[in-house]
Amino acid sequence: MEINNNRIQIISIPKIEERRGNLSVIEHDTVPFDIKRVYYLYDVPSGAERGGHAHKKLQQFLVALSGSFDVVLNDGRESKNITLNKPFEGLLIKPGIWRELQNFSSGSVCLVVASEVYIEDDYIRDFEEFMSYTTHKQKN
Ligand code: T46
Repeated sequence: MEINNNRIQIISIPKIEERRGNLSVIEHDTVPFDIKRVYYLYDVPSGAERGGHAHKKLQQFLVALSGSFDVVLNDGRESKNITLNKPFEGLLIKPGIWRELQNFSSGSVCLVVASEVYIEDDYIRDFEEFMSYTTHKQKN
């Protein structure tokens, strides 16, 4: 799966550097959607995994605010591993991509900026179901 193929993309977050420290801001034009929800994963125990699903409509932008973690992405054809470890860079994930988050470093924080409110019906949590969903989509 090609990075920057519009379905997954690394996006830089503007950084204001000062001697007092850095400030980064995610605004309406940083991500290609209206921001409807923000949540974050933290206190993730060593060896724990998050994700393990795809979304039908939801777009998300993931940022490692602190520490690092891996995001394993699968578009139904190929998979790709992306390590996030910079608070001034995020990963945009469009719908129809299976994602698994793993290898969280101690104290890491994953910020997620989302295009929709939480809707459980938007999730595909079964990998076989995802494969038939994505195969059907790719044919049509
Ligand atoms: C994703 C990865 C990166 C809510 O009530 N509201 C919410 O906004 C969210 C995100 C979750 N929840 C509830 C639903 C479950 O009972 O919190 C519980 C844990 O959710 P989940 O198992 O989906 O958490 P993760 O970390 O596996 O996945 C989350 C997002 O759900 C998902 O969209 O891409 O973070």
